[in-house]
Amino acid sequence: AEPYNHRAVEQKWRKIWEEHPVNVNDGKKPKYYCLDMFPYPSGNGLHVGHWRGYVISDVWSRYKLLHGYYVIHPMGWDAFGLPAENYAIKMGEHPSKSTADNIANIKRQIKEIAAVYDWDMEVNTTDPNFYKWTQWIFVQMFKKGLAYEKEMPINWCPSCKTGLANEEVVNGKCERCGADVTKKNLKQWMLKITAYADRLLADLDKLDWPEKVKKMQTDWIGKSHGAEVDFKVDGTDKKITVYTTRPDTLHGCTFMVMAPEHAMAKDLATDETRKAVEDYIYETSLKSSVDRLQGKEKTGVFTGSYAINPINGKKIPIYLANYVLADYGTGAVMCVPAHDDRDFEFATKYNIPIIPVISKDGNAMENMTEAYTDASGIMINSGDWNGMESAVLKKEAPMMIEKMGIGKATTNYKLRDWVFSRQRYWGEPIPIVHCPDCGCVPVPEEELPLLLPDVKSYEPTGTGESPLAAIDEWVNTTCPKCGKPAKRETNTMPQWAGSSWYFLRYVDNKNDKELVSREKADKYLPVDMYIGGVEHAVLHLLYSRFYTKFLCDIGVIDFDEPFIKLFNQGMITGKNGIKMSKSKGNVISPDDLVRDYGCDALRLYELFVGPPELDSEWDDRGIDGVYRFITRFWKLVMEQKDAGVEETKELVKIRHRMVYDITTRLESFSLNTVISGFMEYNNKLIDMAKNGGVDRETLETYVILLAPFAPHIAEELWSQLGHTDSVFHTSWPAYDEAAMEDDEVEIAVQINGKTKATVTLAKDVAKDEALAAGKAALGDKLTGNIIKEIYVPGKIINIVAK
Ligand code: ANZ
Ligand code: ZN
Repeated sequence: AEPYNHRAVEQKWRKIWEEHPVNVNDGKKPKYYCLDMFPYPSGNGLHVGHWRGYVISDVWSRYKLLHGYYVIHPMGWDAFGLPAENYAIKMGEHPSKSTADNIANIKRQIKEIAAVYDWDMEVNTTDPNFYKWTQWIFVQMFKKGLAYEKEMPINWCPSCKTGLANEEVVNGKCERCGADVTKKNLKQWMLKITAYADRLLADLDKLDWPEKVKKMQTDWIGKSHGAEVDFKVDGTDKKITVYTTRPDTLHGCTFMVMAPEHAMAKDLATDETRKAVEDYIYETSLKSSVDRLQGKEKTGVFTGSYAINPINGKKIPIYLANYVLADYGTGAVMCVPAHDDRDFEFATKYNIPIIPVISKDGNAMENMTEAYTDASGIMINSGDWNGMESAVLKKEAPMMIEKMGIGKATTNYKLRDWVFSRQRYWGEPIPIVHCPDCGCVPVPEEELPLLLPDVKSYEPTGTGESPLAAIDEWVNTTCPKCGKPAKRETNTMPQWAGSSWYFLRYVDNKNDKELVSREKADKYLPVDMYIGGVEHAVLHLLYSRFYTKFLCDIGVIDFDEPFIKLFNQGMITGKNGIKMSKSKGNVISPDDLVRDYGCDALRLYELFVGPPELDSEWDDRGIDGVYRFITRFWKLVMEQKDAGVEETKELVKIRHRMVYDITTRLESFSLNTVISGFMEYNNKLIDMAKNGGVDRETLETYVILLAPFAPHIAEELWSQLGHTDSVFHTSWPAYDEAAMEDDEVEIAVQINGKTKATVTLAKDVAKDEALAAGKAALGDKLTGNIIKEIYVPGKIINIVAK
C-alpha cells in the first residue's frame, strides 16, 4: 500500500474543500454557533499556544457538523487598541498599515489550521463599516443616559499614557504593559455598567460556564448587604456616614478611619494636627495604587477630631488611613478591631482600645492576639443586644438601625462604572460634539461612521489629551443641533468597545442598515459555545454581557446573554511552565511543524499535550509519537480495506467500546484522553489485523471518529474506503451498550457458600449446562450427598452438600 504522505494528502483536501465547503447552510439544518475569541493581530504572528484554542473550537465545530448542524464558525480581528498601536509605534509604522500587514500574516497562519471557518463572515473592528455600529451603540447608550461625562481621578498608565478601566488594572498594574498604575484627574466618558449590576449577577445562573469564571464575575460585581450608619462629629453639627457589612458589631467600634481623599478629611484637622494631616494627604496622593493596597504596613494619621458612636454615645478618634478606598462604600469605615483583621492591626499599632462584642461561647474574651472574624457566637458588651446570636443580629441589625434613626439598610457593589475614554489615537472616535450652548450632542446617526482621521503624529501625548486634539480641522466643527461652532470629542474608545459586540455582527457582516437584522439575529444567535483563554474572565466577558443586555433592552436582539456555554483553554507554555513570548525567546512557531509533520499531526499533538483546561508544557519531541500513530493507522486501513474481513463478535465489541470512549471523553472536553484513546484502539486493531483482520465497518467507524481531529487523513481514508461524499456529510456513529458487554462471564463455583473454583461461561448459558460445568470444575472437591444446586445467572453456582 501507498505510504502516508502528509503533504500530498493535505494539499489535495485543502483544494477540494475550498471548492466544495463541507459546512453549508441549506436553510433546513439547525444552527450551532461555535465561536473563538478573536485575536489581536499582533506583529509576532501565531505560536503553538494560539493554535490550541483554535484546534479545540474546530474539533467541536466539526463534531457538530457530524450531528447534522449548520455550524457558524467565524473568525475576525480585534484590531484597534493599545497592542496594535504600541506595535506600530515600535516599528515606526502607521497603525493602519501595520495592522493590515499583521492581519494578512495571521490570516495565512490561521488558514494552516484547516478550521472550517466561514471567511465570508470575517469582521475587523477597525473597518469603518464595523465601527460605524460600535459608535452607533455608544450613541444609543448616550440617549438612554448610560454614557455620561464625569471628571474624577481615574487609573492612569504612565507607560501607555492613557486612562484605564478598573478591570484593566490587575494587582495595581496595567493589564497591557505591566507598569504601575497611578491616578490622574481627568474628564472622562463613563458607561453606566452599574445599572446592570443585579442582572449581571443574577443571570450567571443561566449560563453553562466554568464555576471559576462565574465566581470571578460574582466577586468582581461584589454585591454586599449592610448598613450606612451616621456618626456625629463631636462638638460640631457635621456627620460622617460609614458603610458596614457588620452593623452587629457597632458596640465594638472604637475608632473611625477615612480615605485621605475623603471630602471632609481636611476639615477634621485641628490647629495642632493640620500640618501632619496635610502632609499625610499629600504623601498618599503620590503613592501608586499598588503601594497603597499591597503595601503591607497600614499607616494613618489622627485628625484631631472625634466622632460619637450613635449606639452608645462613646467618643471615638477619627483617623485618615491608607487602607480605606476612596470610592468604595462611603470612603469612611467604622472600625471594630476585635472583629476585623485590618482594624486589629491598626488599633494595635496606634494603641486604640479593642472591645470584643462577639464571643464564641458567650464568655468574656480577654487579651486577644488576633481578631475574631466569624459572624457566629453570642453578643457581649453590646447593651440591649447582649445574648443575641450574632448571625441573627447581623441580618436584623440594618433594619434595627434604620428604626433607631441612626442609619439605613443598604446594598453595595464593588462594580464601578466603566471608564470608557482613552487618550490614544488607534481607536474609534467617540461620536460626540461639545457645543458651548447645547452641551454634549451626539453625531447624527446618518453621519456615522465618524471616521478616524489620518494623522502623521499618532504617538500618545501624555498630557491627558489624545493625539486627535492636535488636528484643528478635525476638532473644529459645528453643533449638529444649533449649527454654531463647536468642538469634537477627541478621546477614543477602549479596545473592548468592538469586542463587546463583534459576535453579533458575523452573521450579518455586510448589513449597512442595521447592526444585525432581527431576522438573522433570531435565526443564528446567540453563541452556543465560546472558546478562549481564561484571562478574559472579567474584562471582555463582563463587558459583552453588559452590551448584550443593553442591545436586548433596546430591541436590537431578543436574548440577553451572549454566550450560552463557555470553555476556557489553558496556556501552552515553554519549558518549566514559562509563558511563550518573543522576549523570552521560547516561542515555537507552528510553521515548521506543519511543514515537517503536517497539519493533522500538529492538531492531534496540540490536544495530546495535556488536559485542555490546564496549562501544558510544550515538548517538540512528542509530535514524533503522534506522527507515528497516524502513519500506523494509515497503514492499517490501507491494508485491511479490501481484505474482505467479516465482522466478528469481538470486532463489534471493540467498535462500540471505541465509539463510547471517544464520544464520552469528547463530550466532557477530555480531549487529551480522546487522543490517547485513539492510540489504544489503533494498537488493538493492529493486533486484530494480525489475528484474522479488521472489518470495514470498524475501519469506517474509526475514520469518522478521527475526522474532527485529523480532518485531512480522515477524508482521504474515507475516500480510499470507496466513498464519494465528504466524511463530514456522514453522521457521528452511535454506540449500543449491550454490544459493548463481554458475552462470556467468569462465575464463582461454591460449595455450601464457599468459593472453591471458577468457570467461564457464555452469558446466556442454560441452567443445566451451567451446573454441569460447575460440578466438573469442582471435581473431587465435591464430596457427600448433593442436597441442592443453585444457579444465579451470570453470578454464582452454589452446591449444597452434606
Ligand atoms: C465594620 C466591620 C466590622 C466591618 C467587622 C468588617 C468587619 P465588603 O465585605 O468587602 O463589602 N469598608 C467599608 N468601606 C470601606 C472602604 N471604603 N475601604 C476599605 N474598607 C471599607 O467590606 C465591607 C467592610 O469593609 C465594611 O464592614 C467596612 O468594615 C469595610 F468586624 O464595618 B466593616
Ligand atoms: Zn449647539
